[in-house]
Amino acid sequence: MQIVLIGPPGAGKGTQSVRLAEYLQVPHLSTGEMLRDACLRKTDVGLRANEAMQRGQLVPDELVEEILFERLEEKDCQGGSILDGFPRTVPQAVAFDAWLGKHQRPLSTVLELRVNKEELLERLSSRGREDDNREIVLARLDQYDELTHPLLDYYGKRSALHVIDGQGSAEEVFAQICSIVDARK
Ligand code: B4P
Repeated sequence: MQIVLIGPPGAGKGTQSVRLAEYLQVPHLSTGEMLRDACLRKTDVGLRANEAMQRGQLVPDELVEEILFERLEEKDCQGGSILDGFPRTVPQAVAFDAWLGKHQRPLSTVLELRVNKEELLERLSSRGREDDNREIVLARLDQYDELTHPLLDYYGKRSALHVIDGQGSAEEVFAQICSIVDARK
């Protein structure tokens, strides 16, 4: 199954994607992790992505598409994967649709994790990743509202979108996700 998780920073995309990947036995692909790894290894993509990430901004679409599509073509992703943090803009979603069409892979479902802003700020303040300081988190939330939120309309129009209440415990949230995924198997 090809599943996409959308949600603001701190909504639990990473937390839930890991569980879901294990449940469905498919790879978990986090573009955030791939980019952080590229930054650490100082690859060409990492050097170009680093500055945007430090400012809480999205990395240019073509850079993310380059690393993700390359990864999706690997053998272990043939049976599907859980996409955590991609697409994050409408142009990324359009490029992803083209990629799916070209590779004849259907998109199974898109899950939106909804959590209110106070809770997001609280969660991220206690995580302590480099880009989790308050100023950068606020910039990331603005980027979500401006660039990622329009995706909900994009997928909502074709009835691919399911809203998950992300405010309960990780177990409660996962139970909601499983009920949607199981119904589509
Ligand atoms: P990501 O790595 O995707 O970071 P994120 O949005 O903060 O999500 P994350 O998965 O880490 O948080 P989660 O909700 O799981 O992106 C980082 C950066 O990479 C972006 O800012 C951007 O610059 C760049 N990037 C990535 N993808 C891109 C793309 N497609 N295009 C352009 N740029 C891109 O967890 C947060 C915390 O909440 C954790 O501590 C967790 O333990 C806690 N938590 C989770 N669920 C909980 C629950 N139910 N209750 C309580 N706490 C919970």
